[in-house]
Amino acid sequence: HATRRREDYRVPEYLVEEIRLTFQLYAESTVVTADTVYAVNQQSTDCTGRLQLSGENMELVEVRLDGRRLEADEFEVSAMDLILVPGKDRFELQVVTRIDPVANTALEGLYCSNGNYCTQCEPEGFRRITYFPDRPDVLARFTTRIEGDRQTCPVLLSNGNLIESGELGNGRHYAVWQDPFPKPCYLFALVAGRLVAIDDTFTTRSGRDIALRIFVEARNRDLCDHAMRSLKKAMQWDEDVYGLEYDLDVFMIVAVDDFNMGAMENKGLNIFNSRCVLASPQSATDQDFLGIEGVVAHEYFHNWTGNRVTCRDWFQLSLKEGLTVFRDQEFSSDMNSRAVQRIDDVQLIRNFQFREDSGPMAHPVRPDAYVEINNFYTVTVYNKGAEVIRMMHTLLGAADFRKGMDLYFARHDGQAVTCDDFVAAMADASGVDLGQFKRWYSQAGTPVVKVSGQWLAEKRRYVLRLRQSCPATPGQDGKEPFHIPIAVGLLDSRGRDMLNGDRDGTRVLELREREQSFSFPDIGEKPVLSFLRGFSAPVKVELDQSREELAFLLAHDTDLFNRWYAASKLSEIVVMETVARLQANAQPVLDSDFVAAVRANLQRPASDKALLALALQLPAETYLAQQMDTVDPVNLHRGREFVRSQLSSLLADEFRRIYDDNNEEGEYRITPEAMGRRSLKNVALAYLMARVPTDEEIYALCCGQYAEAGNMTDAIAALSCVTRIEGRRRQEILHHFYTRWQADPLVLDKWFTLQAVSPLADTLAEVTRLLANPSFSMKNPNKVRALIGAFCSGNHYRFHDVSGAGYAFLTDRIIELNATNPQIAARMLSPLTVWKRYDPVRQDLIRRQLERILAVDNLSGDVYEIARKSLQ
Ligand code: HT7
Ligand code: ZN
Repeated sequence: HATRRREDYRVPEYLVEEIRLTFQLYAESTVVTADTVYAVNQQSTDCTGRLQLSGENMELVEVRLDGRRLEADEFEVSAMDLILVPGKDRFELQVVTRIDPVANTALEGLYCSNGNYCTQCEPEGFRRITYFPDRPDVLARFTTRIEGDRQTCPVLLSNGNLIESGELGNGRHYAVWQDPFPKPCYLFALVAGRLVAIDDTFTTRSGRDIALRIFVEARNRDLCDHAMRSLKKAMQWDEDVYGLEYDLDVFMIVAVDDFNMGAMENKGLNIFNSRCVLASPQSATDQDFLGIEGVVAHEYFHNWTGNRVTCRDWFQLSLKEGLTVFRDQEFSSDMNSRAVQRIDDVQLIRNFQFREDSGPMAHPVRPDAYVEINNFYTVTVYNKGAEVIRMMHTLLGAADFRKGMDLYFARHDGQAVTCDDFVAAMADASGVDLGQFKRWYSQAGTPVVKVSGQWLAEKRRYVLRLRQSCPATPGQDGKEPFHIPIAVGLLDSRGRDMLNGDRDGTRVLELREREQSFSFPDIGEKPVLSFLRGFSAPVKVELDQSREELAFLLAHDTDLFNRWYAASKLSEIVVMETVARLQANAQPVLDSDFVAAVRANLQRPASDKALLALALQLPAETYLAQQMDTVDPVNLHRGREFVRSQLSSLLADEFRRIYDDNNEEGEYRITPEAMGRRSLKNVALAYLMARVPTDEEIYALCCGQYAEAGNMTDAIAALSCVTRIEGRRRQEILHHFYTRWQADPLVLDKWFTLQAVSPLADTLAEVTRLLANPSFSMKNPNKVRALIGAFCSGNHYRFHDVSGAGYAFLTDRIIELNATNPQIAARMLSPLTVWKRYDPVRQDLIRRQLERILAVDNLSGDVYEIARKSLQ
């Protein structure tokens, strides 16, 4: 398991002018012929004369150099590569390989899903198709000929434009696709199978008509409207906001059931996990609809940020992913509620990225080393990477940021570049010095900002003192100070903004030193500080704010994000106080001021219902766990449940009124208002159902909502409440749901998840039983995530049972998956990586499981890297 390092980057010795691929598709024995024109790279200084091509998991049939078949002693072939010395500066190499798509359970390279062929080549899947320089800085023009059986594969697709098709005899036919844009091989795609197309068109602002085609299995043909609408909105948005037009004549999306991640941006032929395409009001929740819109846009936006300008090497992954996540977040904010979108994005950072940044897998946004690049498709590279782009947007302002993007495309269209190139374009276009700012790319860990504010009455001045630090992370002990944009507001006693900043009442401070003070003149009364508005930087804040101040901010802050933050901070304080009392064997009591603040929040006319719903939710156990010196899963769960059930009884009337006021469901709509109303209603229902013991009338109300729901959002919300309560009716309703949706794998994923996240005592036994359910399959990543992932990452309380049964269960599954799908196996490891945060008993139990994993024969690099680093 070798480590690759960023500093070892060398330009490729050979470049590829063009590649012509021919696929003779047969389920267990597909033959791939690759005719590739190579030429020496004039920029290379490493003149070894050796051509080294990556290749894995396939049979090499033959190699020809300029038409001459090479003898076995004219090349070296190993389990990883093919090496030869061509002896010429320009030559054509023919490589013939044989692969088995049916046996490919890793879902990298060419594989079969439900009898259809598809590919996944990012980051290093192309080397499972043919021997090739599988690195993103080798760009080539691709022509792809596909030959397949007409019956089973009526549809034959690849990147670019269809230039030829026809019959071959023997029931076989062919299609030839040509992509005019040079691309790295990770963007290559092939799809073949029995699919139907949903067609539409988009006219670009320069008047070109683009054919839009979504391919799905026939049973799913009515589930594509939302994805198609989302695609057209994304195309329009990229033209409006960035002036970016689509560049081919056809844009295709294909939905497949077996897929390791959400979707893939292959040039002109995006391949999607069906979960990120298919939706109807009956079968998908509001969150699913929003998710689809976001992912469709994300993949589309990659056409410019990723495909037209790509990464020089995989250490630069955030160049395309951080930027494209930022773009999709902004798109979703423009399409829906900006404040809700921001809260969702920040919750992801706080719940998962902060945890990654404080654990053994912590790495910079631009990593320095890896064993397996698949392990670096992380919340740090994607989501912290997006925060880094957002901070540049804040520092430059929207207009200069756009100039920076224009310059980036003007300089680098058609190139493979680095994160430094991106920052240079931003700095050059705006004149802003981003030298220190670049530390966000190189230093891992979450900075901590300590805040103290003082109002000097006699000087009518407010002084803010900030101190920054960043904890050590693996391989990085000392950290240099970051350049941090900190958006602040000061509120007067009536809740009005006192600063006249560039954005209404908000001023952006630039913290560059370890310690720095900022002074605000003309502050005539003691203000309430609204700090880090909009979460202007991915940092942890240490600021002593009283409960009164937080309640004030919750009621008055003009920054909607910070209103939510105040609510979440207030609940965090109250839950953690309850946990501490439980740990001390003291009787928990709920702070009456907190109850009053929540009551006031419920009684205020809600201008944005989705925001109110978010403010009512208590922080997740996984987030709260990070706030404890030693995580205590049992008392954490009990403390949080205590607060929930107390709020339920003390505010029962308010929750009931909110439920009734928002229960009018006319025609189902997915507007932000309608989604906000449903989420508020369902938060109220969850509180009503949290009462101990359960109120029979409320239970009936909840079952009624399930039975009558005309949409999946309401059905799942009710079902989720019911699955938390033991009893016969729980079994009946779960059985009803299963029977109703047995034929729909995506809906069944929800059914598996609901059972996996239940806090009931026999959840692990139930999850274990569900592994044998005929609808479950270890070969399908969605199922693995829905059941095993949901239990181990989404059920903190039961997974961390002190018996260690949860740890043993997960380890068994990881060992099983290691042999079939190492990428998914490695992803499943994450709840075990943070073992040092738990008590000695649990630490010992988890450590032993990690050691068990490391002792497995044929351990994949994916699993090895994470288990090894966790134990260091
Ligand atoms: N660029 C893609 C990343 C990716 C991926 C997608 C599907 C399956 C395996 C994969 N490995 C890496 C997805 C994206 O960020 O848009
Ligand atoms: Zn992406």
